[in-house]
Amino acid sequence: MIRLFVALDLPAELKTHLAMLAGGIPGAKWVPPENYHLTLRFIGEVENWRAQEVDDALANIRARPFELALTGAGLFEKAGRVQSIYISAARNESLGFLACKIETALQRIGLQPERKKFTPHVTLARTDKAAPEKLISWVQAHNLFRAAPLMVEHFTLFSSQLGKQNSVYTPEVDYALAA
Ligand code: 3AM
Repeated sequence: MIRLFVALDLPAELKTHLAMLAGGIPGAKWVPPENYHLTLRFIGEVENWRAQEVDDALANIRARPFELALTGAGLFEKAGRVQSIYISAARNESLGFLACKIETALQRIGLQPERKKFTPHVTLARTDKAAPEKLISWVQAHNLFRAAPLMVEHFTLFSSQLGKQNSVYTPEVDYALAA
């Protein structure tokens, strides 16, 4: 079995820039900068033969490169607790189009549909043990954040090994976007 997700990896300079936003919230578990990514589709645990099918399905996707800007901050909450804080992606039709193509390709090979709305984001911290006021202040303080736009020229299939402290994410395959 292998645990998989599809994501955009981020350039090292952008990871460094985002890492400057981390810190200062007691109880928050900050994601190590090398793990920053923008998830396009979580897949979960699959058999190895299924992983091969996923790879084949992703390799057949055709989409054009596009520019993407990260801007603004947000939080996800569940049952009244803030689960995580993140930096968002600016509204971007090409990104939505790519995520949609990935969803369609994965459903076509029999994966269950993703029910959650696609909210493009880069998680900076898991926060269920932090004080909500601090998290809201962090979001307000970083709402005007804007990183230099990046050119997205590929997307990546990652494997994930869950760890006690942090998960280890390994880029398994890159899929080029071509004009
Ligand atoms: O992109 P982020 O960091 O928000 O939370 C996990 C991480 O999301 C999410 O997949 C990304 C890579 O691990 N994830 C983990 N388990 C999940 C699940 N069961 C999940 N997303 C949906 N359902």
